[in-house]
Amino acid sequence: MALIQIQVPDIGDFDEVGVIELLVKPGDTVAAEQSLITVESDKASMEIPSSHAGVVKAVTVKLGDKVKQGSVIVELESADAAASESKAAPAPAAQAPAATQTAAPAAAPAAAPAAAGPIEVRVPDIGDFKDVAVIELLVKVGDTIRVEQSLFTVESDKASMEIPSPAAGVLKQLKVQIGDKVNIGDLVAMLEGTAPAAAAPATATAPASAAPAPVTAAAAAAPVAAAAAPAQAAPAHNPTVAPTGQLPHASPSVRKFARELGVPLAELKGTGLKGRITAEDVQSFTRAVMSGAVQTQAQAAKAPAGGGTGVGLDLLPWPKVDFAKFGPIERKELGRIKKISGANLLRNAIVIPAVTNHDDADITDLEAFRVSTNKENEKSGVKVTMLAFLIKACVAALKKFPEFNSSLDGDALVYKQYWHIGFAADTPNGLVVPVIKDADKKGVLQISQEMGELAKKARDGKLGPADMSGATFTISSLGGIGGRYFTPIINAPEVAILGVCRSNIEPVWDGKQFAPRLMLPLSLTWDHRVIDGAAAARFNAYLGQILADFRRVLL
Ligand code: CAO
Repeated sequence: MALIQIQVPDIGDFDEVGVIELLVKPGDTVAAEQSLITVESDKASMEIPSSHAGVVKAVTVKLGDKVKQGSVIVELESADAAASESKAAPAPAAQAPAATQTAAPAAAPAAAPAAAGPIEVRVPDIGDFKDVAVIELLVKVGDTIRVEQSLFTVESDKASMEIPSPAAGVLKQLKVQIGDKVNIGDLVAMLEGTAPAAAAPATATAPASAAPAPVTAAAAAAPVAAAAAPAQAAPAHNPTVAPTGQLPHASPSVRKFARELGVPLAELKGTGLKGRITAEDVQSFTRAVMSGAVQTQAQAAKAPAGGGTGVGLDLLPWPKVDFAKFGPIERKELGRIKKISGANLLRNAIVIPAVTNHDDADITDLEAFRVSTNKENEKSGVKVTMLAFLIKACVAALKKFPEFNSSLDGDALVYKQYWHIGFAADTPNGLVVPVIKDADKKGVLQISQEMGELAKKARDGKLGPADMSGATFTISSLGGIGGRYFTPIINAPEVAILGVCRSNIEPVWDGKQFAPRLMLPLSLTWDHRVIDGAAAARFNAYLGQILADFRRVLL
């Protein structure tokens, strides 16, 4: 067994090509000539095969990396005897015909006239590809062609490549049709030259690779062919090795086009020859997604729990403002908690059809009871705040209206037979929601004590996941701070949340007169997919009755 490094073979004069697909992973057993990665330039995509059989130990490139001849792409453990000798055996590029051979068709018009005139376009040296099929015509007769503009695409089982024009001109004749098989030197088009052989230098740097060393042309200069010849050195390939079938069937330019638009090629059905994806396919898919007729898999995966085929939000881009233009600024990265909770809040705010009902509860007597309780318990060190009573009152209301203690699961509602109440806690690092478990089984004093401990843990940044999971309903209290009402965001997958603000003494009509009462503002936000407005109003009314007189819990 020898560890060998597989390198990128001679891929012509491509300087750097992007890795667009990894076809193997560590642990895979590969055969000699099996494709390892796919690389792509703007004119050609090609698979780089393994020079040896063996087991992949490491893939040393990742998607998006740029590679060139000699770049190590895979480390392979190979039993192949030859392996030990050729440590860095590149897949042979040697099949590429030598420059002299390659130049044959190109060499003919050696003395390229600088004048405009008819230009023969021939298939350039395309390595040892034979009888490659024309799969796409990119121009039509009458088109004005630029130097280097791709005329048509040919494809073998390992590479697809676009054949560029060696010169500028008007296309007079296209001598190939889709499905035709072409070989090096074949006359494929006639141009009426509009530009002199200035094309030559450009062509010399042409996309080569498996591709197109430039084409011979009446107006193309000999140096072109000569320079191009070594460039055609195609990636070693073996036409007998079956294609992987993993790469969507599309030309490099269509791939590039799709990437620019963010179109997932794997989800397209090609209408071209043998199911090949054309630029029109990409365009019509884009139109269908934009009109909502089609959904990409990524959109479907992001669809809300309830399913549905809604299209993504077609929002304007976020405004980009150079704030420093208007005055001094300081930029600070968001903290971890803010980043996590921000993403959750955004999802919940967008996905849940939420409605908020506002109401007031008369807590005059409850507050008096709370104050006296705290006096009695002064020595215990446990202070009872309104929030602990609210938790108990909410448990009673949740028991009476069980859908408020449920969660949506597809088309079903999951009713929970436990009452774990989350409470929003403000900490220096951001908002967290610790959970009082089994609040139905605990008294107000125990809840107060646990709340105090959890709030301290929260402020110290010491809450664990267990402290913050399993809530069936959440209360967000701003009572210690102020405000009148607000619209809290539901903590999915819960279906409701109660917001509480600061209580105030208010004049309340008792049937005979206005009496000063301590009123607590309540804001209940609920998921309209699960709860309707009448139920929400009843929930708030019942909660208010309990808070006004806790004896109702016993009824
Ligand atoms: N009305 C009037 N006074 C209230 C009140 C109310 N609804 N709720 C609490 N108070 C009083 C308390 O009685 C206490 O008064 P004293 O100091 O005189 O005893 C004071 O306000 C402070 O209470 P507290 O905030 O320390 O205690 P709490 O149990 O009400 O709340 C906790 C605890 C952890 C929830 C709270 O400290 C907190 O973090 N609140 C912010 C929650 C939040 O940010 N929500 C918004 C989420 S949406 O962004």
